[in-house]
Amino acid sequence: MSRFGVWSRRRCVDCRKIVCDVDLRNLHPVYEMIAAVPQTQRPLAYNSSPERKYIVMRRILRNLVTVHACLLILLVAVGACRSAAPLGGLQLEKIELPPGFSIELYAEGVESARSMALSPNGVLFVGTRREGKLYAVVDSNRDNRADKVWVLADGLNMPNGVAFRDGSLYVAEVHRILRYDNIETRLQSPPEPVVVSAQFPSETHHGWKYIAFGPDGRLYVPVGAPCNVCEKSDKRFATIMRMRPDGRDLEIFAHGVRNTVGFDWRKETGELWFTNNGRDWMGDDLPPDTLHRAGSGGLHFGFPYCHGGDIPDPKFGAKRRCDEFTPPVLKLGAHVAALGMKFYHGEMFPPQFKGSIFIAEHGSWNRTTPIGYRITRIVLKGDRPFRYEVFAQGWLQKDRAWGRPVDVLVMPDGALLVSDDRAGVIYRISYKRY
Ligand SMILES: [Ca+2]
Repeated sequence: MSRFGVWSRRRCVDCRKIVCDVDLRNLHPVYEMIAAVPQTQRPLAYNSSPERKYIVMRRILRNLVTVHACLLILLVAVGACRSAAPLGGLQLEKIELPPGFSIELYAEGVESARSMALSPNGVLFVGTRREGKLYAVVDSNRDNRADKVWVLADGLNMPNGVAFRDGSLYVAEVHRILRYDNIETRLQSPPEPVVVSAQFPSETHHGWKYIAFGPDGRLYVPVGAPCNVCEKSDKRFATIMRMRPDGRDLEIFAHGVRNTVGFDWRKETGELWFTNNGRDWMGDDLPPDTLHRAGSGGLHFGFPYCHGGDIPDPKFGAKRRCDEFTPPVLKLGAHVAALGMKFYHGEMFPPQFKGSIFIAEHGSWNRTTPIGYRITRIVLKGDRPFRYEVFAQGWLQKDRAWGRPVDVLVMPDGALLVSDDRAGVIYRISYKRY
């Protein structure tokens, strides 16, 4: 077999994975194969014997078949890499909630709304990913409907994460943390940000960040794996890091975390709980997204060696055993894309909701039948999850989705805000006893 034949077959097996690993932005393996085919024709010019012609023609046919097969896989992969097709317009009447709950629009015109943070004075700050914008949403007359959406900044590098502390807004770009001082009084003319830290990798794959201040006063900053599944010598990847508000003492808090885009601390214990997105291309139902608890620093949660606590990775699983790692406290649905999560400590919802966890499931992008596109609730018994149930759904209609929940936030009055980066809005879920 020709050298190219061996190479091309190996790459063809991988091309579906390669294409989606890079989020459809890197198609060069297939282009390389197409470009390489004419090279196999060169011997025709040098040797025209019948045997040589037969061998060369066979090579050409074989490589053409290889390329077409890869193109076919590529097309399938491109289709599979997409999230559920958009369904135009808000369809709030389609959202199903438990009895007594209702959902309303809190703010619109918040394109690509992602993570949220609330200031003590009620200004809602909202980050985005590819949009590059940073918003402030203000409900000035306190009627639970925003009156103004300010664009504080534009052209930032995936400013997904936002956190608020002592009058300052902290914003996580891919590679650095910014701080906007006294921002609440300067929404109309925001100040130039202070760079708090620029000590983070610049890889954009899983590079967008969720950030939050912990009860220890540190800012927690995850660094996702720059791949679907990989082992990196740079120990910052696939971790949750933390630092002082001024950027000092940056350290790794948790290891083996593929990509968390939401976390919160349980009031009763001060423990960090976080969602984690499982790897792709192990089938429709494996591995699960997961919910974790980090009772202390220095724990390892398994990536890239073990997924979901008991599923060895096909490539890296032989290197370390699953029982070497801290398992998840709960397996969520595979590919649901569990992002924002919050413990509910508000006063508005019925008493049985106290202490529950709400999770925004953004929705699958590489599953045959879409899943997620909903808000789920985890009921705890003691310090363990007891029940995992759907709280709000209806953004997904058959295989099309008109919205994608990203983050959840409990308001001072106990209502639950939900950001949606497909519809570009913020919802408010409230409860009224009848
Ligand atoms: Ca208002």
